[in-house]
Amino acid sequence: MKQLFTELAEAFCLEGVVTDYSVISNGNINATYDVTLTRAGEERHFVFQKVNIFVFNNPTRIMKNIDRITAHIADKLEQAGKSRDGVMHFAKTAAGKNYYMEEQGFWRVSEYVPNTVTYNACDDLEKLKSAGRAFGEFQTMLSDFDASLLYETIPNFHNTRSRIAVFMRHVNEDPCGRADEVVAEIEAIRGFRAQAERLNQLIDSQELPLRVTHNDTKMNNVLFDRHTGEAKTVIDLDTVMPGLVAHDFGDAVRYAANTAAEDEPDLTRVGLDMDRFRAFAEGFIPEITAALTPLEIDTLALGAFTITIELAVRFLDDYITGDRYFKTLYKGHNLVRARCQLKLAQDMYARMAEMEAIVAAIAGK
Ligand code: GN1
Ligand code: MG
Repeated sequence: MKQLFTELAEAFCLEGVVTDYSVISNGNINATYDVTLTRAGEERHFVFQKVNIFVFNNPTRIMKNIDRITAHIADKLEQAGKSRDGVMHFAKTAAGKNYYMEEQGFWRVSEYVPNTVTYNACDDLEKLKSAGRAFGEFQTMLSDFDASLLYETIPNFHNTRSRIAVFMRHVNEDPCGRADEVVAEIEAIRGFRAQAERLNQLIDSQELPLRVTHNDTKMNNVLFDRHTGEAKTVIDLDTVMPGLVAHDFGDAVRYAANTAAEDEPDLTRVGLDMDRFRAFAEGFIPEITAALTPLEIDTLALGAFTITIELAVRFLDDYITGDRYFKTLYKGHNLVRARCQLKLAQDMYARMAEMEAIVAAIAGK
């Protein structure tokens, strides 16, 4: 590995020698490393990432998107007199590209934002609120970004209806002979199908607008300042594309307001934590509420339920098609994830009115 990192450091014109590296295990798709370069006794950290080209089959397009998005946000931060640590900064090769291809894959390198930490699970309500503000602010900064400049990196990424249709097709094809094991889960998804496709209908009827959204708003995609505890930088820009604000709000809630981890096998521990929900909403909603239509606000809670069903479908789809998309740590991992998401979605569905009331109160309605 060290030899490869040295080759990459040279390619990205980084000064110093590679002296250390470790794996950053956050993330279910790409392979990520914290690489230390030392020059004249001084250490600097960089994030080296190998992009998963099974998932992102046109990675140069992603890097073009990222170039444009980060430049736009950097301008906004500068105008507001804020630190450039608020946006990711990618290294460039001698040829001026923000990626490098070698035999083993497609690589990119970003500067490690100093003095930051990430959280997978977090019950600190102030931090959740701060994460909400960060994703809300991210949304606001991209509100005047021209969506036609962006490639759609993964078509139909949050198209729940198409996700379910693809899943049902795979159930019928049953390529790995696993469908019989998951009859109960398939039935549960079928039962929720109409509600889960409600946002699709509102897009089709143009009642909900598409905006430029992040689309992967997991808590661990926020860097927190180690000293102040405030959210500082939103990372993982691979899926920034046109989408619904309800998906960004919903995915954050799905992950951060679960009483357990995304892959908790003990379903009695899985459910919606309303205090965490409220904390995230209190950060997110005031940042963006002025720009949203009343229906967008009304559908934020539905977004949480929808995206949770969608993830159940995606995990189960990956399980029955042979675990090729998400990284798995053990056999059946995707099935465990799917069951966990289904349990959470059931809880969200039962408590939708409660979520909606909290959202309405925060939005001042
Ligand atoms: C993937 O790799 P990571 O953790 O950023 C996935 C998300 C899922 C998430 C579930 C491109 O994100 O959509 O919500 O796993 N990213 C992609 O943990 O599919
Ligand atoms: Mg991601």
